[in-house]
Amino acid sequence: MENIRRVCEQFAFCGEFSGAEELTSGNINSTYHLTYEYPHREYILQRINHYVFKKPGEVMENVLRITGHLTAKYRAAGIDPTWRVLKLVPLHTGEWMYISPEGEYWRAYEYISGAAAPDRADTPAQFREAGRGFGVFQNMLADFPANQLHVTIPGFHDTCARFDALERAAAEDAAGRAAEAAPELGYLRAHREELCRISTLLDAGELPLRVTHNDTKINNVMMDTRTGEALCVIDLDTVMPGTLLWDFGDAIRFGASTAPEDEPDVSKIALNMEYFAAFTEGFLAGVGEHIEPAEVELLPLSVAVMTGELAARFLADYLNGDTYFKTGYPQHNLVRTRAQIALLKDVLAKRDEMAAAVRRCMGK
Ligand code: GN1
Ligand code: MG
Repeated sequence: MENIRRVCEQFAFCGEFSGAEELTSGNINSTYHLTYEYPHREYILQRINHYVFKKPGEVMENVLRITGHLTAKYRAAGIDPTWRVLKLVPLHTGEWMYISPEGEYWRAYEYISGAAAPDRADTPAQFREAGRGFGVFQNMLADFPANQLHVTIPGFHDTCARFDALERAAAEDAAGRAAEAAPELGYLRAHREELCRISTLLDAGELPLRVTHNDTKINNVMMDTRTGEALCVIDLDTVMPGTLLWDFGDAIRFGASTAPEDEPDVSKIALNMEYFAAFTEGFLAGVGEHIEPAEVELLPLSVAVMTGELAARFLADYLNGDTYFKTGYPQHNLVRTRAQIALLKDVLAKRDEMAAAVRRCMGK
């Protein structure tokens, strides 16, 4: 905590430091909720994981560009951007990121009060609203030139590259875990080709390149605690050029699963079709006219792609000895892999049902 206090002194916060509480839902960065008094203020302080984000300065440039664009668009539409767009807090020097003597990278945001980012949707209606929030985010960035953004993690959702990395991890077997994970590895290998389809189409220029969020778990959208409205999309570190299918597929993967992404009892894991339909309806309403037929067609496949890709990422990390994702116990990444594979099986079985639900939403 002493360290946190010293870091806080660098930022132009209002009032007196009163406390810091670590928020543990993220798998990558370290996040603290800060409270200040006289006057009462709340902030979010984050240490950027620079093993994952090799160039934190470029992450910050992206965040500034995206938040600047969104703020300007809300203002132009006559809507107050407060609480709708993340707002960075500068250092006393006017810069946006503090590099500590230990080489840690820190940044801070104003806390969005009166809102919460749920870990799961309690009702289909709440998930529909989250979908609308992510759809609006897409919509508002549709005129942002994607090539102006830094690629903060190269090949982040390049599914083929993720499968190649998994093969390297299996061949190297750095942690001596490959034999134990042979069934999971075999299953993923058997589905490689169909899971790579979206990446291949994007590379071939057959899908529009857009600005995408790339990490659309429901806990990355802040929802008004009083009205339930999706206010603000957070966690902009992976905003990069990509396909809207990644945002759609990842949101369903996480939010329409009947169990958490690290559920050890795989019999509890399935795709909830009511949630799927609700999110799809909200997302399509939020995106509006920007979506193209080729994208609509691939919405069901995108759920399988994002689920299988994350299974491959969790498994590669398990084989590498847990160097990337934060883990709570030694088998955590294997449990996550198994959970994603269980979900993938159900998603593949429900492809026709998903396609029918998409058609119904498009007809509305
Ligand atoms: C990571 O940090 P967090 O929890 O928002 C990961 C995502 C994964 C997710 C799985 C930069 O996101 O890609 O889908 O864990 N982010 C990064 O929970 O790798
Ligand atoms: Mg994240």
